[in-house]
Amino acid sequence: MSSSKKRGAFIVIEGLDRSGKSTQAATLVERLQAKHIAVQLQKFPDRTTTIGRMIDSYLRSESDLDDHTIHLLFSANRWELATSIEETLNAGTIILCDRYAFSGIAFSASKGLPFEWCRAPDVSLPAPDLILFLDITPEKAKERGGYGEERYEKEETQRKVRQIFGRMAEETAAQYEKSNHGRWVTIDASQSLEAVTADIWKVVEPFVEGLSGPIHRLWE
Ligand code: FDM
Ligand code: MG
Repeated sequence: MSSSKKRGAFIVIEGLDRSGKSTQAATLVERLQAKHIAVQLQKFPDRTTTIGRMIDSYLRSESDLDDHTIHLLFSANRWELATSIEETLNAGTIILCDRYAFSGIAFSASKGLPFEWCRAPDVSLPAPDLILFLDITPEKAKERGGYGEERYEKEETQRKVRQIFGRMAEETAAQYEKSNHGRWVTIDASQSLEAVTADIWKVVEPFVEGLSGPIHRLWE
């Protein structure tokens, strides 16, 4: 292996429920694979781990947990996969992540937990190189066949969550100005599927060749 070998880009997709994240993530993975570009899809919460199963049970309202406790479990679910994410990136594989720490803050802060308290446990996680925020109003999202049965899948919650995402968009943009890494791009997710796919590709394309710099740490 030559020392100039590039690492994979860490790309996160965020957005409200029904914004099209999972569909767009799957489409992007297919497109990259068709070009023989190594990519791995990671979903948070990862419901397959022991912690993930606790989260799953909470989301399906089969168990109740204090707001702080569930927040820390979501964060722990990211930390338990952090090393493997870094190894994958360093091996030259792109990681496409369906939700990450930004969802963590948005959903917990929407319940009234302090923003900074919510952010703290995720500080120092592997930082995404690119965040794609699929923006849609809760009204539009609801038109897409309605929300499901899980906790948080309610219009009022989604409205609060979107406000907090808006705050993070501004803060992340300001940070990007200073540090030149961790770019946040807001995509209009109310467009047609094809238009959203095209917008995403325009932003992602420069990242597919890989990156030479180190993996950054979130909010450091
Ligand atoms: N969610 C997701 C959180 O509350 N905190 C987090 O850290 C993460 C990653 O879990 F309502 C919420 C967001 C959503 C729910 O996510 C399950 P999916 O993407 O709908 O499975
Ligand atoms: Mg959901």
